[in-house]
Amino acid sequence: DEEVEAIASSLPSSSKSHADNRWGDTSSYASKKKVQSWFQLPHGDWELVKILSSSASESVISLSEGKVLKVKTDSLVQANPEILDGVDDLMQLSYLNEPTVLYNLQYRYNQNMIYTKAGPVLIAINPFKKVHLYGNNYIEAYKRKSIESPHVYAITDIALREMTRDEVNQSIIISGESGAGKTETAKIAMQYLAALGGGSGIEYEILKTNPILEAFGNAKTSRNDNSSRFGKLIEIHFSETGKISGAKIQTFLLEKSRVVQCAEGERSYHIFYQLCAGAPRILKEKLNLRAANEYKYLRQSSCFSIAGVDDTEQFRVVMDALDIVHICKEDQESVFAMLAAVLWLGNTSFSVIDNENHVEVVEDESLTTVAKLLGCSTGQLNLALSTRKMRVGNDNIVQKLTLSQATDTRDALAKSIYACLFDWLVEQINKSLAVGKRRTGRSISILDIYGFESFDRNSFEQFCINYANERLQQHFNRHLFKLEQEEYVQDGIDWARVDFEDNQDCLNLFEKKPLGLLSLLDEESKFPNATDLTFANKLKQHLHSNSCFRGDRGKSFTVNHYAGEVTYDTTGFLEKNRDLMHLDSIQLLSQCSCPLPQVFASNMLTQSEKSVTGPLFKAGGAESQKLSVATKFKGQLFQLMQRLESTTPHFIRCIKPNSLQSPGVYEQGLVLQQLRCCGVLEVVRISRSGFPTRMSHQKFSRRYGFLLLESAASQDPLSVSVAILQQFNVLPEMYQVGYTKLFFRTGQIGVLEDTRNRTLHGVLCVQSCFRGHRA
Ligand code: AOV
Ligand code: MG
Repeated sequence: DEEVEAIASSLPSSSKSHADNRWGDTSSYASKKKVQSWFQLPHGDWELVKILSSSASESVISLSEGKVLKVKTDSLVQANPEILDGVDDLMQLSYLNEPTVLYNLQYRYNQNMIYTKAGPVLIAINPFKKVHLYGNNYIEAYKRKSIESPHVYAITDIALREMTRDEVNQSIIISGESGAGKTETAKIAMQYLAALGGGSGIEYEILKTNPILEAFGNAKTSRNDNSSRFGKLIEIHFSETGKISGAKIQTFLLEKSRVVQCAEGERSYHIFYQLCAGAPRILKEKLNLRAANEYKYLRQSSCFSIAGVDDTEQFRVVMDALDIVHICKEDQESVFAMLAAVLWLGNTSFSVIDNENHVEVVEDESLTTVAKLLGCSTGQLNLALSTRKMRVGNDNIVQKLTLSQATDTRDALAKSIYACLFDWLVEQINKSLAVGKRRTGRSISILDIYGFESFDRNSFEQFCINYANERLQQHFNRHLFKLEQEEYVQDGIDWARVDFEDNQDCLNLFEKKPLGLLSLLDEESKFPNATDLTFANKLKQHLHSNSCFRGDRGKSFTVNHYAGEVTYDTTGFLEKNRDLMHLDSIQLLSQCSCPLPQVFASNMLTQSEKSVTGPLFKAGGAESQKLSVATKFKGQLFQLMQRLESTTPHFIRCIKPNSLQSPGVYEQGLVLQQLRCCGVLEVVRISRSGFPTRMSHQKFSRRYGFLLLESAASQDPLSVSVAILQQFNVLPEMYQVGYTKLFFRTGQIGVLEDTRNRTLHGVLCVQSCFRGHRA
């Protein structure tokens, strides 16, 4: 009876050697006679095959189309019995190996079961279509626990319960490649929290921040039609009664280069197209708005629309949302004026006025419109875009800019206005969602950052995005592998280590001082004469021996990330890292009569003044100094990690089943690569062979001691604990006694907890009956 045999062998197998196959349990395979098995076809996919005969070295198999092959026996990988097809949790698989996991996920995916547990981690495979798993009925069912299948709702429910039970802040950390479904997953989690913690109305405001932030911070890329170009942590606060009391949003490094340039087939931020398409007539006239294809910034990628998306309709959604988060009509209009100013700024052009390539701004509709929208004169704007004030000795002189300097100045102004606008919006939203004085400090944070990216050409933005993902992966590893295993070792538990892919080396490559990517970038950014080429050469000179680094020809270098190799082109790295705004531009904004430019100018100045640590960069006029982008980002990420460390984490791994953004297509190779790089199988292996439930001797004896038939009042906690375990016949392989704690396998504590509840309930019943009787 082979099925029985297979299930019996599903007991923990942590001590087996996996030397030959990273995840496979192929040892002593040939000795067992099995009917079905996995065989890898030449193009890489795995197929379930029948074994017709088998010896230690060779087996004869038949493929699905009836073809019979003779293959090496050790090239076959064990398949699970059919009754295990599509299990909820990969922990339940008898044989844990790449093909069985791939098959199990695919089996579920084909039936629209996009969620699967991998031990403590929730795996979510992007369906790329509407699946009927959400809404009030489902929320209600998960709340009542009448559905048990894995779901974002279920993991969010656990976070809520643990927040209340343990009085510890929680975090839901969502990761995965670009387009894998993180942002959608974050919204689904928020939906559940809003439903369970709603009541005050603020939950509705919180949900409405999503369309706003997506309009201003998401764009179509070649990987994802709605790609987040910023990182986001939303902290949702709860009152003592479990109701949402407010929220706070923190954003990370918006990709601002997209405002002035984007690749063929991609788009700039959604809001630009929405505004051009959806602005009411009066607003259009006021802002002198044109169609999107009349703006140079939007025209360069020759992509204006997204299949299935109606920008006009989306604009209405955003306007409604702005109302709901209490951004007044006047402010809304200022926001739209800034967007129009950015677009018209892109249309301004320069004419060369001498043979040294010096320029002045062409006095056309673009210039007058920008001046009007910002609230300055065309003369002021012209000067700010085409000249630079300098101090030479004691004299102030005015220097004319060349064509390329003027273009850079213009683009820098456009980018800054947009980035400041984004920050300002987040600030306004935070004011509206602010947790009053009665904050309890209990919160659930949801983290949704931009996913790992690897394009044909990767620049500074991908460098930062992938660095952030590297940090996040470290957090994942720390919690699921390092801390877990360290705890066993510390408490003297008999334990077979599970190896995992540590990404510490890659993080070191980024962060080491003084010879890491970030330090070297900052150092080179400080040299006035440095170029992207000298930067690339510097990296090659200092990092060539690092195993995660490879110097390439010319200006490129390659980093071996946890999620794969990425080749970066250093073009623009130094400029983007310095991110300087000319003082002339800041001054221009501060002199504008419109309110927002003034706010932006003062924010830019305080930002420059505030930066006292880290490498400082001088602006052209030598007065404004600020932190480099990379250093600031690194600081933000450190802070983020510290904040997350003080919470109980819940991990969701989003998986992209195909690169076409199409429903129903499951590319094994692509899925496998994602499962590999985040160590899903290692997580399952640890959880399965580990002891996930743990309790100190004291707590255990206090909690269950009263269930003992023989009084144990005078005994120490350890002896009481052991007595309880014996009385309840807990099998020796199901627990371990550590120096300070007891460790249990999954589900073991449940039996004790049930008995405890029943007993307590019985006692309470008896007591109240007794009291009732006496009264
Ligand atoms: P991402 O956040 O992980 O990418 P998204 O959450 O934007 O990815 O998902 C990409 C697209 O996949 C969405 O626009 C939906 O069309 C679809 N999708 C994802 N999850 C679901 C779901 N549960 N149900 C239906 N469709 C879904 V990036 O932000 O690029 O890293 O930077
Ligand atoms: Mg996203």
